[in-house]
Amino acid sequence: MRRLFFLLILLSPCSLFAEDGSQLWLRYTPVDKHMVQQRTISLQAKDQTAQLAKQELEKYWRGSSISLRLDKKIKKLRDGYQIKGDGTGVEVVAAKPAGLLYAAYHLLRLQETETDIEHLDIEEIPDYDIRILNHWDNLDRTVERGYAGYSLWKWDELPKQLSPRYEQYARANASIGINATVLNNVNASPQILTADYLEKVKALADVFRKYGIKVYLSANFSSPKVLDGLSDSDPLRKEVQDWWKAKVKEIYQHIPDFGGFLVKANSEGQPGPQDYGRTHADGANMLADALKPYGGLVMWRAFVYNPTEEDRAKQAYQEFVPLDGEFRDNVIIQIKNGPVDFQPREPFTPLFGAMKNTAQMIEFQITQEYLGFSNHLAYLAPLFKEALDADTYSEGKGSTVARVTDGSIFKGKRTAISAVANIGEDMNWTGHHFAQANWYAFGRLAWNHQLSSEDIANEWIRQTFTNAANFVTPVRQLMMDSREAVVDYMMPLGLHHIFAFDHHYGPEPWGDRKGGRPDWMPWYYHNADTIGLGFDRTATGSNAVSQYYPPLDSIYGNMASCPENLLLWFHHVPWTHTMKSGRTLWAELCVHYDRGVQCVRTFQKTWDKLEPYVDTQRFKEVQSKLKIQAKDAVWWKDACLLYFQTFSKMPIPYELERPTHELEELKKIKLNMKQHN
Ligand code: BDP
Repeated sequence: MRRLFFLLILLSPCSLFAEDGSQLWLRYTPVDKHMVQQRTISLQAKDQTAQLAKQELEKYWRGSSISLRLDKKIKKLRDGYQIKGDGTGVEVVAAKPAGLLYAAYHLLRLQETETDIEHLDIEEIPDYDIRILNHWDNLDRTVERGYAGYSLWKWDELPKQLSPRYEQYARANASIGINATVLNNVNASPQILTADYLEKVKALADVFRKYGIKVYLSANFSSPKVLDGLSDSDPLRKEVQDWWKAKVKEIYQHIPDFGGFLVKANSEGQPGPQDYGRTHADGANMLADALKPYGGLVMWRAFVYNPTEEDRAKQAYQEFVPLDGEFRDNVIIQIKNGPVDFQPREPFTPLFGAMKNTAQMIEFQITQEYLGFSNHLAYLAPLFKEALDADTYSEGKGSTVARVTDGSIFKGKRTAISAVANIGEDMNWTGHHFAQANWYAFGRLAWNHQLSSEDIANEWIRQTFTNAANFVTPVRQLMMDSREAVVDYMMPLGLHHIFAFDHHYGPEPWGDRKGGRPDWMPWYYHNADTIGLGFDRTATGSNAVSQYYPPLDSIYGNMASCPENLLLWFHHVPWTHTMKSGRTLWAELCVHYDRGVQCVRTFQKTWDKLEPYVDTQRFKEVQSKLKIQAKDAVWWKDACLLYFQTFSKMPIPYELERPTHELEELKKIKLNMKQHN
C-alpha cells in the first residue's frame, strides 16, 4: 500500500498536492527526527528574535550544524550578517538579533533553491535602514487600490483576537528583510489615533516585534481638530503642537518602538499645513519635533499636485525644492518613482537628487492599480530596477536614484525605501499567484538594489513552485517579458494615464467628464490631435525637461535623443515622424500594441505546457487569469488604436492582427469597480 502511494506521488506529484498559494515562497518541509539528531543549532542569546532564528533552522534546516552568534561590536553589519561554512559546520554572526533571523532565512533560501549550503562565505549588509510596506487599508477593512480582498487587519476583533495571519504576514516579511509597515491608508482616517485604535495597533505591533518589524501609522493632519475639537490644526499654534506631543507620548506608551508617521498632506483633498498658509516643512517639522524624543520619524509625501495651469508632472519639484534644508533630520521626503503616478512606465521623478540637504526615499506601488489589478501577470522587479538604476546626474554621472537615496552620496541620514502593498485577505495573499513575486521582489531589492530581476525571479520561482529547470527557465522568461508586455498593450512609447476614470483598469483614451479636473482626464496626457500624439514637456511646452540635471534635460528635450520608450511623455510627436525602426510613429504605435497582445498569447502557450510541473489549483488559477489578461490586452489595443486612428487617419499596418471590436461598442463599457475612498 505504502509503495503504491509513493508510486502515485512519483507519477503525479502535482495533482495529488493541490496548493492554494497561502504558503507563499515559504514552502519548507520540516526535517524528520533523525535529521534533528544529526546536527545542532546553537545560540547564545535570549532575545526572542534570535530564538526565532534558531527555531526556524531547527525545524527546517537539512545541512550541518549551525552556531548563531550575536556580536554587537561588528557595527558595520547594521542588521545584516556574516555566514561561513567549511563543509563541517556553519557559523553565523550578526550585530543585531534581526540579523540572525535574516541569516536563517538566507540559509533556508539557499537550501530551497538547491544551492550549495555547506561551503559559504557570505556578508550581507542591507542597502536601506528602513524597508517598509505601505498598506492603503481603511478602518472599514476596504483597501484603497487593493485587489486581494479585504484588509488583513480585523479591527473589530482586535485587540482581543489575533488572526494567525498576522504572524504569517510578519514572517513572510522578515524572510525577505522587510522591517517596517504602515498599517493604514495615506488617505487617513483620524480615528486611527484614538485610544481604542491605539490598543488595536499595539496588539499588532506586539505580534510583529519578534520578527523585527516596526509599526508606523498614516496620520491625518487635521486630527487635533477632528478628534478633540481644537479650533484648527495649524502647525505653528502651540495648542496644536501640544496636542501632537501628547498624542505621540500616548502612542509610545503603548508601542515603545513605534516607527513614526506617514503623511499625505495638501494632496488630492487631504488636509495639510497649507490650509493655514504654512509650508510642508512647517507641517512635517511640527510632527518631527513631537516624535524626536522617542526616535520616531516622519515620512512626508511629495505626491502633491493641484488642478492649475502647471503641468502636473512638475508640481512636486516646484513645491519641494525651495524647501530644501528646512526639514528636521527625522523627516524623510517620500517620493513616488515617477512624476505623475505609478504608471506602467514613467521617467524617474526629477526631485530625486535635487534636494541635497533633505533625506529622500522612494515609494513604489506593488499593488497593480495601473497594471491590470490582480488579473494581469506583470513582474515588477524590472520596473523597480529601472527607477533605482536611473541616473539623476545630480552629483555627476553615476548618481543613480538608488545612490541618492541609500546614503552612499548624501551621508549621515537614515535611509528608507517603501512600496504600497498588494496584500489582502485572499487565501493566496495577493489575488494573483504571480503577484506574490512583486512583494518578494520589493523586499529583496530593498535589501540589495543591485540584485538582478532575473536572479530574484529565479529564486522566487524555485521556492514558490519547483526547481525543475524545464519549469524555471520558461517561467523566468515569461516573468521578465511581462511588464514590457503590459506597457505595450496599455501605454507604449511614453503614453500615460489614459485609463478609465477612477478605477484605472480599462482603457478610456476618449474619457472626459464635464466639469471634472483636467489633470484627471486622459486627453490631458495624450494630447492626440490631427498632427500627432504626446505631451510636449520641452521648452516649447511645459518645460518639465528643465527639472532634470544636464545632460538629461537635453537628452529628454530633444526628439532625436529622447529614448523612444519615453518619447510621448516628453514630446508631441507627428504621426508621420520616422522612428528608429524606419516606421512612422503611427505604425510603430500599432506594432507595440500588437506586440503586447502577442506576448500575452505566448504567456498562455508557455503556461499551458507547464501543467505537469504545477499543482492543479495554482495551474488553473493562473491559467484563468491569463485568459482574462489576453482578452483585456485585445480590449486595450483595439480601444487605443481605433481611437487614435480617428486622429491619425492612417491604416493599421496590414500584417498586424485586425481589431475585433467597434470603437463605439468599447466606449459604452462601464465597469463597476468603484473605489471605496
Ligand atoms: C493614486 C491613487 C489614489 C491614492 C493616491 C496617493 O489613485 O487612490 O490615494 O495615488 O498615492 O495613485 O495618495
